[in-house]
Amino acid sequence: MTDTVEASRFDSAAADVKWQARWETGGLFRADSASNKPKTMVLEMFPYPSGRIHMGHVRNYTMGDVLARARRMQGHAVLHPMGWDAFGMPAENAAMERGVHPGDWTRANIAAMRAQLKRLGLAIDWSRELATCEPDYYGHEQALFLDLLEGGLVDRREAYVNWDPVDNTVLANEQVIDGRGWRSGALVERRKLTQWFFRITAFAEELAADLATLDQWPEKVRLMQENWIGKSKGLRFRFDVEDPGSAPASFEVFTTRPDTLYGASFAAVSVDHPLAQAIAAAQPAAAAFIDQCRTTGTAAAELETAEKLGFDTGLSVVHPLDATRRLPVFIANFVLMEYGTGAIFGCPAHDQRDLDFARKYALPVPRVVALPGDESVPIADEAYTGPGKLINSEFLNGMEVEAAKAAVIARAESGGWGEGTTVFRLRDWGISRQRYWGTPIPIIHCEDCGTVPVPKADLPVVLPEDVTFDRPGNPLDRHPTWRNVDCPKCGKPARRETDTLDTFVDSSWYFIRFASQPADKPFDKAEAESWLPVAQYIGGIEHAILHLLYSRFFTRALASIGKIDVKEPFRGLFTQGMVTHETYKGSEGQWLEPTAIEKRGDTAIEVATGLSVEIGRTEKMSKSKKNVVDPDAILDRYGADAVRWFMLSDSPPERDLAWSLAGIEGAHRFVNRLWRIALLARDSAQGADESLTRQLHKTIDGITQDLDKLQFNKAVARAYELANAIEKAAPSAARADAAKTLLRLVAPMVPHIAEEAWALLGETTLIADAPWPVADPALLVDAEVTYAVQVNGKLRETVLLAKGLDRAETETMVMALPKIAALVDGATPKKVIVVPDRLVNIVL
Ligand code: ANZ
Ligand code: ZN
Repeated sequence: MTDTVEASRFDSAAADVKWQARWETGGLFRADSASNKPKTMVLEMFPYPSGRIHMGHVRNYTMGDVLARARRMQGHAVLHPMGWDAFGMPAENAAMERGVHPGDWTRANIAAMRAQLKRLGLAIDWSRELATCEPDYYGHEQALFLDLLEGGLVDRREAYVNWDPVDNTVLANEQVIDGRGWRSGALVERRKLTQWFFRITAFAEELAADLATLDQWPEKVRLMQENWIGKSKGLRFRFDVEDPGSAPASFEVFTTRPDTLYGASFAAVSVDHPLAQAIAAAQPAAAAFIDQCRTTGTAAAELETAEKLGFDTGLSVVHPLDATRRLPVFIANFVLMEYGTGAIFGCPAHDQRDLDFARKYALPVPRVVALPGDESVPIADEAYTGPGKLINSEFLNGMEVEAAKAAVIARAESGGWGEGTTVFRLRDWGISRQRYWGTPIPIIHCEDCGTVPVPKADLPVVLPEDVTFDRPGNPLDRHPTWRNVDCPKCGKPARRETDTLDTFVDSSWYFIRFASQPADKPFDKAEAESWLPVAQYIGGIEHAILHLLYSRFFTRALASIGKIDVKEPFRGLFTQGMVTHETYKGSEGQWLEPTAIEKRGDTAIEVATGLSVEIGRTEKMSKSKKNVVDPDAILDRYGADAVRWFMLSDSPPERDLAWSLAGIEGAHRFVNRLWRIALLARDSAQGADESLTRQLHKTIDGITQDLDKLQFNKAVARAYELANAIEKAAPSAARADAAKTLLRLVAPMVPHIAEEAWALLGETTLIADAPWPVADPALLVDAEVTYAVQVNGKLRETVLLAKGLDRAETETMVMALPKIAALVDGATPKKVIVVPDRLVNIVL
């Protein structure tokens, strides 16, 4: 027996190719929409076709794959698809830099990355593969745009936008990070443009409230979304302007702190506010101030930290609670036109921005909220935003903050100068992009008819292929013919919309198209509903706000117009950690690739020069730091199973995983060890091994639960333990069974070796089709339990006894214990209390 075992080795290169072909020809992973098994859709965020697969992808797709394969074995019909988020700027940049057409660049990248992914042996239904840059995808997106337009969920209006001067396009608020474009990193400017919008704000309330139903989402993602939507309650009220002249006679402000109204020391409006415009028309200094503000960043986050600047308009407003008081009116750079009413009252004592502003312009800082004892403590550099009682506030004095808020709102409502309201931070989603490589917005502009939807029969509106990238700007604008089209309504010459859709629209419904992809419409309602919501969605935390919020909105918007009966698209969400690697610096401070160095214990040298290398921090793999490990090279060397196993084994999946040579080699060794263990299943020895059988069933139970919770590293640890036990056990039928069952348990994680060994053991069907092992509950409970033995209520001894003994047996065993026998000393106990499986108390 042993000679065969030692002689055969697992050849991963051959096995990977062989089994991948077998799964494909068998159509194993085709998702059957007609199946009446329970349906499970497992989805990983689809990749952008940048050119190469990186280790982050490998980790992400391996996790989803394990779940998809396990669910299949557990008797589910599984949909595990793959596609390409294929529109976007990098393709246009490649076109500008290298003269290659965005379509050619993208499709070549897709081909390369598909081949790389296939090497991992993923259980994917490739028949449903889609790329968002193809008309058979984006044409359906255009149809959905028209549906939403008809449903009143699309608007076209002039708006201030975030303009990225490098990418030459508009960005949504979500795409501006610390005042810079999320992709280009350029400082964003403000511009006023006519734009298309999705009315995401119509769902603000629901999108916030239903976060509570997403109990299989990470808490932190729900919190990020909640903050982004930013629901706040407050008071909207009117300020009357004294002697307004040509300026408006009144304006409204919004506050979340109506309680602090007696602490107001100024009012301020946004540079875009009508009052600011009126003042600017009369005062050149105001106009100059406004221009100056426009050239600095616009993003809220930036204004938060930027210096607070104001222009004193010379006007004043009447205090609504005290007609004898006046407040000066400023135009201020930190007041946003898009939030609330675009105007505020400033209460420097209790708001940091207002305090910074007040110090700069020497305005009073009256305190109106204090904790006991602090009433006369002046405000220094820090505004007080905590709880307390109202002071210096007339009828509010002595009230707590919340009570005072309610009292001011009531006073405003009864006086007719204001009312309590709710506002959201969330803005409508601007979806127009002045770019070529995106979904054309299916609209025609006619001089007579205005904006006319392209008739559905004329979809898709296909991007022209012959475009030039020699100049900045949108190539669709300068295309000689594409724009020219007859108006579908009146037949007169008209022009196509040349803006394309934000690529985040493409990723807002791809999961629906995966679930159902008829040729003649975006999806079939019943079929899509049979797979959705996605049971488990897996991807990076960087999409916590943008993509996930847009997808939630889009699904809900479709639901609201009766297209689909699903509101929340992702039932389970998992955000995986990054793959990291040590960084290396050569003698001249240049970054070195891992393959360029050789480690010697804790130090390292550069192979080419022999010079010593500085080992730097372990960081996310990135091209700029050269700490990247190429999946192809690793696959060549170790095979798919070793890579998959390593990706799952070293860290909890939500944490970062540090790539190391030792790690991948350890995984490789385990794969080979598994091969030898699997061969033990051919052992013909008879007999039982109760302890091994018990461990096997505990492992089945444990791994089943670990996979349910995506705790892959725990599943791996259990597999190791069982492998150890099998190797230690003597030959028996139980050992053979444990070895063979272990194969099924690890098959989702290391599918190639599992198939190879399964076949070698004489199985004629695929292990991928084998049923998932089921633990025998009787074998999960421990056979023995620990009893506490008391004499007169005092703990004297503990003892391990068989579970489920009857009272008499238990009593006999306990009385026979030497320590207890000595204490009882031949006396007849008054009473013996037995609590089965737990305790015996002997009363003397
Ligand atoms: C007076 C006040 C006193 C305020 C105080 C705060 C503290 P959140 O909670 O984020 O919704 N605000 C209102 N509209 C604004 C705008 N367009 N641009 C900039 N700031 C604006 O913030 C609401 C608070 O932000 C409002 O409450 C207002 O300042 C300011 F002790 O009003 B508060
Ligand atoms: Zn017309």
